[in-house]
Amino acid sequence: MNIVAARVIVCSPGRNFVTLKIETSDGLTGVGDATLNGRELAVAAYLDEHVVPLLIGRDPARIEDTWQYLYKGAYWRRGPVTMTAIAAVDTALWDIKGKVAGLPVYQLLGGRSRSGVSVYGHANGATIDELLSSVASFVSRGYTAVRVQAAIPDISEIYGVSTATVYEPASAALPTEAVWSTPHYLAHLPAVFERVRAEFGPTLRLLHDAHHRLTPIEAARLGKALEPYALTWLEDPVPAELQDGYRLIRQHTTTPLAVGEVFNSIWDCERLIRSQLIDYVRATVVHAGGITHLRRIFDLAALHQVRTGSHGATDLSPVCMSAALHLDLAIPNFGLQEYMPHAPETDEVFPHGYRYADGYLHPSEEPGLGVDIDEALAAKYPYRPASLPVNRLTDGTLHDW
Ligand code: GCO
Ligand code: MG
Repeated sequence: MNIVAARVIVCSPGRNFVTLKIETSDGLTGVGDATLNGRELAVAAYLDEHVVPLLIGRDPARIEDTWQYLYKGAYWRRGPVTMTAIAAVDTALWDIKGKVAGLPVYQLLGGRSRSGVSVYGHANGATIDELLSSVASFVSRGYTAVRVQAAIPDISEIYGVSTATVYEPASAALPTEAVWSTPHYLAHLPAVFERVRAEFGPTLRLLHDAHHRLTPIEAARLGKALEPYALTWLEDPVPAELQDGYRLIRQHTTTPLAVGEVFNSIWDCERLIRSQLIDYVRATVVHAGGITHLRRIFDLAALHQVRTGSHGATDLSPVCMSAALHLDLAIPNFGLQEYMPHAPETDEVFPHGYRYADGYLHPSEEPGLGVDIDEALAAKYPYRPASLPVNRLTDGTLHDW
């Protein structure tokens, strides 16, 4: 069996997605997500120009060899564009291997380690009362873990707080600009968690995403201030490339730390994991080199008592979510999976078999990943330029978003 075709499909059913579909001489197909939010066309061009020609004629069964060929063969290593492109190929090949075997991919990864994949939802609110009712609505739908993002007085727009039914920060063609103030944020957030904890009791798992905006000492102060509210994790407290920052934060607080949504290889987190500077690694299939490479990261993490908490925002397509769920089900050190439901038009373009029930996602039992792309429908949603926003401090200095 050979690969006879590979198509890169760019579409925008509610938001932009890039998808790779590989076809074999036996008439099987496999899909891989290649979406890199705000930089979609760079990955599409990388695949079209540099990867697809290498795939034609290859044996789709050779997943590891293809991964090594694309990684080592490029000479230039790592980087989000390259690793997202490799991830798309890798994911599509696992999908095909599952279809050949007649098994869901999690069976090829060693089988079930748990009965379902525990997920967290995103609660937010313009006021604390709105936030409390948002948390309550997740609890009423069976969620046992909720990420809490609060509006901050005197900051007009803030990451993670929105009234839209489907959260989408990359909405304008060119980046919008928001204003950020760390002092206002640090002064307000502990009181928010005090209210949430008091209202929902000690066992609801609470999380918070600082979205790379703090310095290590600011993050240490926040972690300490939040200790009474026993967070499951504080996410991305400092910019992800600043690894020594985690050591400093760790010296000051027992609030667990999670990082990794912008990581694209094991080399981004090898030190963080080996030194046990983090508690959860949040890399995911699409941005970290596919199932093959992410499994390697998660196995390293397992050796060091670091659990997983894969990124699962709406800019990762249902193809990535399907792949993530198969891996989540199989690995020994699974922690939590982020879950934000997609827009209805996204779900229609990507028919999938995973389902949510009582706080858990369950992957499809179909052979392969159990997800596809409806290409005719996708063609009705052409690409629209969309960028993520930027942040400036109150004096105009550019800051992490
Ligand atoms: C999260 C993330 C996202 C990112 C988005 C960028 O924890 O879900 O921080 O909301 O901002 O995926 O494309
Ligand atoms: Mg995040």
